[in-house]
Amino acid sequence: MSGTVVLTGGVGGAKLVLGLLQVVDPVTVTAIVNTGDDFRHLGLHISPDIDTLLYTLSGKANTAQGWGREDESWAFLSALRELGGEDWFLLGDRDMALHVLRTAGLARGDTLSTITAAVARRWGVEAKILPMTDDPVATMLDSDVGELEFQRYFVALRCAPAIHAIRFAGAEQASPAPGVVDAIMTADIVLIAPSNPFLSVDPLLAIPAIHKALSDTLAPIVAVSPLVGGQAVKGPTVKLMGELGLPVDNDSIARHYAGLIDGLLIDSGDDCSVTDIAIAHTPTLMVTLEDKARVARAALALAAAID
Ligand code: FO1
Repeated sequence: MSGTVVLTGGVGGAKLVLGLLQVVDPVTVTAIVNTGDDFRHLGLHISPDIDTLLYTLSGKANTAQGWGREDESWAFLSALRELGGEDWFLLGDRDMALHVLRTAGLARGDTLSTITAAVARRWGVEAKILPMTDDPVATMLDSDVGELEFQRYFVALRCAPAIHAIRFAGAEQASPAPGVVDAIMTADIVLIAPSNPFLSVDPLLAIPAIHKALSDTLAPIVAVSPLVGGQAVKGPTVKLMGELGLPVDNDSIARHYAGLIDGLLIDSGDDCSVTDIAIAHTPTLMVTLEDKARVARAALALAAAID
């Protein structure tokens, strides 16, 4: 197998993958997706970043909201509220079908990989969507209000607590999901999506066999910076970098991926003074489909120039 591999979290990464599908043959694309955000809620197994990839690539995503499905209804949630159930994590009626199907599959002994592949096939997604692992990995945040699970921090507390440290419980023992190492080792190009490096990409890098494959592969590795005009498009990247004592600039992003990446694609208005990797510029804000295709093309061109 050869093709393009993308290491990705949720919304920002899904945009890059969607752009990639406009410029290369979709069957040659493999998205390896963060599962550190996964958790059990109301007895259901939720895989937020896998959900975002599935919805985005099948044309079902609620792009305004940034997560969940378009044309959603909320009868389940309002009935749950009436009963005094936990309503801090919003589960739409249509979205619920995916969580119920996944939870039932896991209970039968299926894996997250096979369940994800079956849904992707059903929805006509030609790119491969691979969870980083079928084993449990949980992103845990050491904060000024104590240790927090990712979704408590992100959704319930709206990223308000200050973060001192991040760990990925279970990552050391986790095996990559089937196909992950092979995809990286046989790839022509590996891209790191403009997802949060600390929360969404680091969980993948914390799995030793994934880290080793990225170190061993002959494919050029290019990251797309999550900073646009020195700011993050969405989410807690800038706040988190400040709390971790890092300057909010592309030098910090390049240093974070030091030893792993060969190139960094940054926004046209930004700069990067790290000299031991290749740097290219393009407007990296991805609003329209054409924006997404442009960023994908620029990342592929940078990788091709390195090769
Ligand atoms: N994000 C929110 O900000 N609020 C929610 O209530 C919420 C519910 C939700 C349900 C299913 C799902 O797949 C994702 C959901 N997300 C929600 C998104 C998710 O918490 C994060 O965006 C990701 O974990 C970060 O990539």
